[in-house]
Amino acid sequence: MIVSMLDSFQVMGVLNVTPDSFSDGGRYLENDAAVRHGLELIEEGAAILDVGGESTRPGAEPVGADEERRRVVGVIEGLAGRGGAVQISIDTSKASVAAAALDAGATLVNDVSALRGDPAMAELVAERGVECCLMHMLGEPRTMQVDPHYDDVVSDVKAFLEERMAAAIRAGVAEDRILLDPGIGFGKTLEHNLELLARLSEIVALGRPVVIGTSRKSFLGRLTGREDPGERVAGTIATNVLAYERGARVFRVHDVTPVLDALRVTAATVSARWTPTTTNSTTKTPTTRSRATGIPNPR
Ligand code: HH2
Repeated sequence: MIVSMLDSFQVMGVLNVTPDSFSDGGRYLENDAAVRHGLELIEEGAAILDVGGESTRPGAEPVGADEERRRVVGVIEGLAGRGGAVQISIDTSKASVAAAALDAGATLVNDVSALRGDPAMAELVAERGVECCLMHMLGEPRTMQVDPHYDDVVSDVKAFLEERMAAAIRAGVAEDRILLDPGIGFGKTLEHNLELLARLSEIVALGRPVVIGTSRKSFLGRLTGREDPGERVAGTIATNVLAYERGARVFRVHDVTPVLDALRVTAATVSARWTPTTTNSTTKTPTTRSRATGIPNPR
């Protein structure tokens, strides 16, 4: 379910059923291993699981629809209904893969092509009445990191997302089913990624929940000197905290526990309000404060 626009947020756990994803490729190719990892991510607190059967890392080779479908359907079937309120998202640009994933229990289509990759995708999302995430990408994964150029990266990405949202609505997708994502690392230099994060509130101003995906990405490695993607958790946390503060509300990450902790603290600080995460009979109900003034509200 789409998050409210105020101070709540959702962590989307990444579950790549691929041999070649940049940070977890090959680890969850077996159905059982993928389902086990999905259940771990739910246990850690992921509200959404983003299941993908094709890597979109720079230079990645495309995968055929049959193979992509084969990778994801069994995993989604294995997870659907086992995680309580958890929502399953299918990370694909192919309508036939999305359709099979929705049949298996997914309710969100995360399309990194923003409904441009397959002419049947918009109609599918509209017909099924499911949510969709429209992401910005310049070019396509095989070549997108070859010298990307923008007039002004934030204005260009914002105009693109506005246009794709209008196209989705024209195709029959309800506006309140749409999430937007600036596509960190998709046809962007290090400077482009930083500019998008710094001015994220301009994308948030489009009025739909913004998804942010910085998790373990190479620009964090360039900033910190960490070549192993698994060592980029601190950079991932820093960028997600900053993105929350600028208005993003869905955080797509591999490392659910540390990011969730960081965002809980950030959300409590930004709203000057705190809700206990575990019930404790000695815990007093916290005083709520006005968001604008920080002054305690009357009970
Ligand atoms: N990033 C990746 C894949 N899908 N979807 C959205 N909405 N936003 C993102 O930033 C995003 C995404 C790339 O990360 P990952 O899935 O870890 O790697 P790979 O594409 O190599 O499988």
